[in-house]
Amino acid sequence: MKLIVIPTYNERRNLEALLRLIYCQEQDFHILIVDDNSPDGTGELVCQLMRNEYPERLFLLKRPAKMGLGTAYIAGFKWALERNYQYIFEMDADFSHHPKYLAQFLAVADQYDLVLGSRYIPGGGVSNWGVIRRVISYGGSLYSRLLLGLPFKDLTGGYKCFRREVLETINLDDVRSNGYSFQIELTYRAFLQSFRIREIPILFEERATGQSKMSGKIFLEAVWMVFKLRMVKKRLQAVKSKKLQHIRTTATLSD
Ligand SMILES: Nc1nc2c(ncn2[C@@H]2O[C@H](COP(=O)(O)OP(=O)(O)O)[C@@H](O)[C@H]2O)c(=O)[nH]1
Ligand SMILES: [Mg+2]
Repeated sequence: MKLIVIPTYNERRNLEALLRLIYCQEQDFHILIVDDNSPDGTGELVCQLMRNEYPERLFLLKRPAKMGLGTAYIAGFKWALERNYQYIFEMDADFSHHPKYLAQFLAVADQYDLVLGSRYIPGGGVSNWGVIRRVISYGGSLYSRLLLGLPFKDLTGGYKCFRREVLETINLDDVRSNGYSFQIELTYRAFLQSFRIREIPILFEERATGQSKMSGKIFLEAVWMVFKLRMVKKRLQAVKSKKLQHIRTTATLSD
């Protein structure tokens, strides 16, 4: 089973068309919307669609107020892990992540544990972004790549497909980032656990309607968090070896 987690804040004008496009893909997807009580009534729209059109395929996790992208995804991932989903996707609600790429994610998902939609490898790109956004996004990936020693070109993107084992292994309660560094942190944690990670090219298109929630605060959080992740690398690796040790001990005991 495949689940797409979509965090939303004021996405009423984008969401319905996006859902229709996902549901007309060849593969069968379930969708979980994590809505932070959007004032524009995104949550009410989802309830309506669940009732009238997509029962059993569309789900809603309601949170009381805007609490950030990272915690929205963590809540969505926990919801997914309580159920039987094998592949868990991240996707934005604003059409920047086009559903036409879902099939391409799945085409490699059986050989990799984490597939990243990448704007910065051949075949990928960004359209309709001003110079400042481009510099922030590309610079953010470069900064993280160099500081954390990650061999991937796009670390800030949020179009991803996780195999459930990755999310089961990462300690979700230990994830500290909430804004864009959330994407970097998750990939970094998966990398430190030696999961197989692959980038596939996507064309990222700027949202047609609604507003970006990107802010200076989120940008600074990312700069600081990457630095902090670099500092705690040894601790994160120690968590890994402890986990492996535990797995080995349990295996030996049950032999
Ligand atoms: N639930 C929830 N969703 C959020 C929050 N902030 C952003 N989002 C959603 O996360 C996705 C990406 O945000 P967006 O503002 O488009 O970021 P950008 O594409 O980098 O400008 C969109 O679907 C937003 O509606 C938040 O605090 N809570
Ligand atoms: Mg966006």
